Amino acid sequence: MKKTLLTSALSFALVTGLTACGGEEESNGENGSASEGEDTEEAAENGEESGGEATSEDATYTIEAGIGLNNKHPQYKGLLEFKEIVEEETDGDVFVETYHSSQLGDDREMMESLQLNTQEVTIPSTAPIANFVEEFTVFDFPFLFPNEQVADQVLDGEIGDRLLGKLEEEEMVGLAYWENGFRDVTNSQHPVETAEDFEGLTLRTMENDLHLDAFSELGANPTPMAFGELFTAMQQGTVDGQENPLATIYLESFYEVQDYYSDTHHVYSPFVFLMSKQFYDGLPDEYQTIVEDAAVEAGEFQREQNRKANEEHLSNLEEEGMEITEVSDEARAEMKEIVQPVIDDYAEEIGADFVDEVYQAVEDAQENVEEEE
Ligand code: TK8
Repeated sequence: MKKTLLTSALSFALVTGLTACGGEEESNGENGSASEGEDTEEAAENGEESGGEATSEDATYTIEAGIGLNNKHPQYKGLLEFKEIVEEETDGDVFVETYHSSQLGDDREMMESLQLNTQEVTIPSTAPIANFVEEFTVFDFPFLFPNEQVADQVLDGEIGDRLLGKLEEEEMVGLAYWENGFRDVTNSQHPVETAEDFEGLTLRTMENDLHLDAFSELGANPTPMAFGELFTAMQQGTVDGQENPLATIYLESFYEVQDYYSDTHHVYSPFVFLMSKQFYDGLPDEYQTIVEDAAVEAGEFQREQNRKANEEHLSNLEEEGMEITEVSDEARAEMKEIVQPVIDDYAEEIGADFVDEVYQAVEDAQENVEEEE
């Protein structure tokens, strides 16, 4: 909580102070602006706000877009790509203000802001979304997706579309799936090589009952917590560890407070690009198409950025002194067997027939991917 409050206080001071002297480019939170001549995609790749021509004063519509991760993460680079496309395609008539590092709140709070139309865009993981539309739980079933290619096909196919459609009942519009990635475990106590090593570890989990129950089944002590509070909790020893994809572990500097990394790959986490339904419905049809296409195009860019850096993140973690443990397929199979009763319970809860369809879609996608190889 202290880190979040500090971040919010800092960004509030930055926005208030700079806006008072008309620094409109700083009104997007803590974005640096691209150096002269740096093109926008290059700026996006560097996680920097480009020195774009558009300003909120010229725009009819302003999108406040907030995420929990910092501006080094591919999720923020993707958001800058979205900003660039939308402002270009609408000649600045739609302006996008970007905020990172939980400046606008945590995932749940930002989704509630979308429901109230006090914020227009956020891009959370599916796990917290499951608290609004329970069928999204299925994407957090441990070991559901064998690889990114299968995940892309299922998420971008009929099953993914069907779930996005359910968000409208919650006053949100789902425009695209982006990539958080395969989640791995870090902790400060000892290497995690097999299921037994979870015994007694206090692990922060996302605010999602399936994650809580699965890690309890593995013998850990799961603690649900908003992402913005996680670093401080690890720093103070409130939790021994956490689980997130490599990009987050490295780019959020978890190596400063964690000693052991294990590539459990226990869940593939999608992000969902969410927009306030009230705001979306108020856009002219032409602009609705532009934001839809921009979310998909920026998502393809973000997935590619996320994947291409994973090997580098892993070697960086080792260089920063983390002990790297490779988890065997046998150990993963044992973990899956242990949590299977939890998966079965949630399958019943969200609809066994629907879950069967998802597993069938995974199987079909796997065959497609193998044929394409
Ligand atoms: C960032 C979170 C993060 C997620 C988590 O806002 O909470 O651990 O993996 O990416 O959404």
